[in-house]
Amino acid sequence: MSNPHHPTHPHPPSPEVVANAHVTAEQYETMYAASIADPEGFWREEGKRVDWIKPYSQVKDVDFTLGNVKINWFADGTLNASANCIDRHLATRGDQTAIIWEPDSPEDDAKHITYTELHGHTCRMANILKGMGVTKGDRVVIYMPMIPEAAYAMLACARIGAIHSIVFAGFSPDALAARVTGSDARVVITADEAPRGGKATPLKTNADKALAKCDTDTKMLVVRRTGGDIAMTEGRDHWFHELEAKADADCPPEEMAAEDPLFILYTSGSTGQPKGVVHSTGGYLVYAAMTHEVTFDYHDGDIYWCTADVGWVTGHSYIVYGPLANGATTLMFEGVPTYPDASRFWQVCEKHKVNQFYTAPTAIRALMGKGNEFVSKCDLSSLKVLGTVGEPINPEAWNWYNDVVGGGRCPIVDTWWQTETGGHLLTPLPGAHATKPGAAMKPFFGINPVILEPTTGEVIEGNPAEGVLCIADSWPGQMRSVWGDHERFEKTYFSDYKGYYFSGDGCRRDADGDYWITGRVDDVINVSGHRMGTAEVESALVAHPKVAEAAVVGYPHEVKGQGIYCYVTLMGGQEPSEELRKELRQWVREEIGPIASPDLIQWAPGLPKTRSGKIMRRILRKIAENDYGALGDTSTLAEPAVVDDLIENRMNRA
Ligand code: 6R9
Repeated sequence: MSNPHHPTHPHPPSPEVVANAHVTAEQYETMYAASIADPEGFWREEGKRVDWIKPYSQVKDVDFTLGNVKINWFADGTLNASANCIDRHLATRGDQTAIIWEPDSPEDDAKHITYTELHGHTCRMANILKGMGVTKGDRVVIYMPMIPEAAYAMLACARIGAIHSIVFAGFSPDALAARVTGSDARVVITADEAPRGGKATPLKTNADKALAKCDTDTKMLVVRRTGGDIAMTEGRDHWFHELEAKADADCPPEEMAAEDPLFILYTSGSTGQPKGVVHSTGGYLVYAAMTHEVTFDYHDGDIYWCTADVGWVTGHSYIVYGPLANGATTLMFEGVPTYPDASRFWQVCEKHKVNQFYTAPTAIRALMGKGNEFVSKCDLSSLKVLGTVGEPINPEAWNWYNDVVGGGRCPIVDTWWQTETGGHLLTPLPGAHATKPGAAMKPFFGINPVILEPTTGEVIEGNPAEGVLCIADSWPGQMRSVWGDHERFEKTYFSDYKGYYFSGDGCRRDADGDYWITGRVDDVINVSGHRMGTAEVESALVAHPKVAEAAVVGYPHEVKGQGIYCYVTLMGGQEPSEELRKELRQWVREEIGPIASPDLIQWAPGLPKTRSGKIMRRILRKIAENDYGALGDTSTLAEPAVVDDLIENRMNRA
């Protein structure tokens, strides 16, 4: 029996929630069993959620064998994602709000964009892109604030068959340049400035710096957001509002094959520079639409809000594609949770009568620390379902979210998924499962999770089980390749554990068979829900003229989940100083972006290495965690004295 006072005891949904739910416990069991027993049959039906120009006859054509990895869904069908997100709703809900836009400052007016208006805006943007020479299959980079034009830009690309690649507005000119070059983009769509939390990021100026580093033939389309002073390059840069006034408001959607790429999204891995995750048109859209409806128990007329940025996969699947494919009203928020104060999220929920609210544990923890009165002064009675994503949520934050924000009425869906997976893979469903604080609970339909013993790769059967999380078979939303490097795709996800998709996460299945994510098992760290490869930060650091060597690890951080801990060895003759720490921090911000800003920098006279010269990260992680009593086997160290120095001068003594 579970103790009801224990912080992780299960929370069953109320009878009212169950009565209105799309999926109940019995339905989940039946549908899940069917989806695993006969994936072809299951997805043949579910594929009909979207409108096809030419219906598919093939459903699934998949091989996870290393050297021969192929993933095809609905391959002979054709469709257009933009038509599915807009045109097919026009007859029935043309006057319904598609997008509610809430600006950074509560003093400014919100906008309500209907499906009919969304059609006009998207078509005009699509025609402008065509006029700038973009054709089917071309790449377009989007570097934008959270404004409706970002959604128009995505849908405009989809409409003409261009592949969009969104770069989060917090990334630096260097990071932007790498992505423009990596995809040989025809156009960068940006804005003058991006206001967030009362401060403006100079996007256009950043984009100018980025293009100066690219030898691609790339034009720029600039949306006016703040009216801030910017420079325009004659012949290369165009104002969106000027072209929009002349653009045709109709643009027929291009007929795309199901497997044509819809977008590329760069994400961090354990080695090397970020890779371009490629998603398909047909399978991705089916999966985003289905998970959006089922996981959030979305019903017609509901107001749905996901607080992510369109620069991350969560914004792609659960602000734009999933909700709009379902004809939902989706809220786009330009600001941050704590501006002008810690009540902002809850005021927006009250103002727009939000029914489903989806955010990240880091935001929940930050707001929890500000006190309950910021929540309790708002009317949150419209809320029905709460969601969390991006990193493991600690039971304390889960319970606060449940009790203080949800008033104990709203099921919490803790959705585990990745840029690579396109949509939710593990999550409870609001009307079907008793949730447990901190557990991602159950596989979504069609998902066959397996837990493997990390070293032998053997499947651990039965409960409880703990090991690395793999997925045994494909699902329609799965990434198809790494842009320009299919071999890297195979190597990253299919080589460690043969025949399986390897997630990079550790996982535990409890005695009841429910799943708990334990965090990354590779050199990826999760800072405020943002994925960061430690190798990326290291290569930024060693690019500094005073740095000889660097090793970067994660350590537990109360608000961010993980913080960035850097061990830095200086070039001979360089003296450590507080100024140099500041300089390095600033350097990394410029090389990658503010999200990669080091939290702690420790001067390391040397790094612990094996005799073959491999850095022993396990030891560095332990020291950063302030857990240096349990360093494990250090017998292979080349110079044991290095470790004593690192322990003595450790930065995290919490
Ligand atoms: C959607 C997204 C993916 C990594 C993933 C895992 C972590 C995401 C989680 C979670 C525990 C959850 N993660 N959701 N960990 N519980 N509900 O975040 O994609 O940016 O690619 O990050 O985030 O470690 O592997 P992405």
